[in-house]
Amino acid sequence: ASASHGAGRPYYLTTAIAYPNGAPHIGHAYEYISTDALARFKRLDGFDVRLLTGTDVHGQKMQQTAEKEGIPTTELANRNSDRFQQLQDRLGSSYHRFIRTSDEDHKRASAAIWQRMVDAGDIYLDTYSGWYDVRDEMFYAEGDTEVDDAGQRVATDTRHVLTWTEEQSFFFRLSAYQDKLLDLYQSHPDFIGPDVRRNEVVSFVKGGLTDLSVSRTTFDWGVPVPGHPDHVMYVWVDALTNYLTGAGFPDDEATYERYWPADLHIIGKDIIRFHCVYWPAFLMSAGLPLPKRVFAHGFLFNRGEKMSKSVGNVVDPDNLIDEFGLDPVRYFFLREVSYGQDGSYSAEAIVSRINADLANEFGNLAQRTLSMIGKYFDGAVPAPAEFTEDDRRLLTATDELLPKMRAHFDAQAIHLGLETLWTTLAETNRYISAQEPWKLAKTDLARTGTVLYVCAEVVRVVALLAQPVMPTACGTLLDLLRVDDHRDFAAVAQRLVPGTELPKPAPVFPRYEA
Ligand code: ME8
Repeated sequence: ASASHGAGRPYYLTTAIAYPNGAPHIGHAYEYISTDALARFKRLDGFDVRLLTGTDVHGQKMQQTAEKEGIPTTELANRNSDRFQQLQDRLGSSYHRFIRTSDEDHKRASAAIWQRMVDAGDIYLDTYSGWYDVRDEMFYAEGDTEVDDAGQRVATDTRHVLTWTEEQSFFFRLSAYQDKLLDLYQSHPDFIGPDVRRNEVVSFVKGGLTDLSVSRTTFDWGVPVPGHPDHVMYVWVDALTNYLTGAGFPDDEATYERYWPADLHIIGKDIIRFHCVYWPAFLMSAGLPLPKRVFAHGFLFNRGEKMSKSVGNVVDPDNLIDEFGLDPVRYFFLREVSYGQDGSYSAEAIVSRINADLANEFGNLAQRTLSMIGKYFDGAVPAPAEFTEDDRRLLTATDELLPKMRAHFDAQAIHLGLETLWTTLAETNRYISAQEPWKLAKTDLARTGTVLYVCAEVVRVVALLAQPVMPTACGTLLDLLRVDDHRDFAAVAQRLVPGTELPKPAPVFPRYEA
């Protein structure tokens, strides 16, 4: 095998950790599928990948939901965390750890970062009074709120009803980090992606930062503040720290040295401020290295409408997989939605991608190629004769796929990576229609073999490179091509060996019939 690109270097990426106050929905599934595809890409490209995911069990909302359901908060957290973990497993996620912020090592990590912020002189005791959004676990300045028609105080941006909160609280000196954060965004333009999010963050921070209330005393569901057991940490302090816990902080030095700082935090666009303002400020205060990049994906909408329990359009990811199959669902979301932008889904759109992209463009090409190899060459990879210019153009385009995919995936442009593959598949379908190997077979078997060899090469390379998105289907295609030993991206540079006996082909991407 040729040398691998990553050469075993570490690559640590994370998803957001969800609040387990209800069942997971498509938005969560989307985040897991996309992050897993990024992780698999890096792994196949030779990196030593760690993918962390899990649940964010603390906070006032969790305690309130449990009270409403009349069950202990731990029970709610455990029951729903299990559902999130089961979803990850069903999606085929290649996570190395499913963290729950109730884990003991996480409590130690949270206490350790807190103590470092205390030692830096950034934590002080005061009284908090102001508006709190329990649903988003977020404080609001008076100016960002208004009174709605029903006379309730709501957040101007989200319209969530706010609660007046007045209690003794520890504060984090966020105001001291304004310049340091602006320097960070300037000196590390890749710290936040996509660019539109970066601009939002920069203008938010330029608008001035106030100190942040980072502990609560009116409820006790959280990580206790070291030395002040009457305070629990503000849920976002402990939640963000999960990324450090997953890298062995503070006990496992070898792991920490190897994997921290994280290469990539994948999150949704609603929690950018926490990840791009608070999190780097906490880390700067604690004297710890900052993650290299935070990338925010967009929101998914059902037929363009916000998913909500009251509208009744919340789709259970399990049902989608039951209906369409895992790989097609993974492909659909990653191809249909421009990563970083909002997207919409519907059954019709999924069916159309399955039939047009998977069954026609990819499946037919593979099936035609393999069955003609069966029919005209007894199922053995034909030896190509001399390549024509058309053959060479296609083979060259195929050779260029890996570097192009790398560039797209490194920019988290997953949809563009897939588009690149499908452009080559479309070209190959035009090529096979123009070459007509089924007619050539009657007059020129050598030329038939060359054409089929070129097509099989395209199928092989696309199957290798689409593995991060459709691991199972691509694995089956690679079985059919007898790519047995090395299936990582180093294998792209190898060619099919003429004479290799191929198994009897079976369609890998069936059409969807309702
Ligand atoms: O925010 N489409 O948890 P969460 C796409 N616990 N993504 C969506 C979405 C949608 N419709 N709805 C939610 C939290 N998400 C915190 C995170 S991280 C240290 C703590 C995404 O359960 C959302 O943007 O509300 C977030 O990235 C993830 O799902 C979990 O959301």
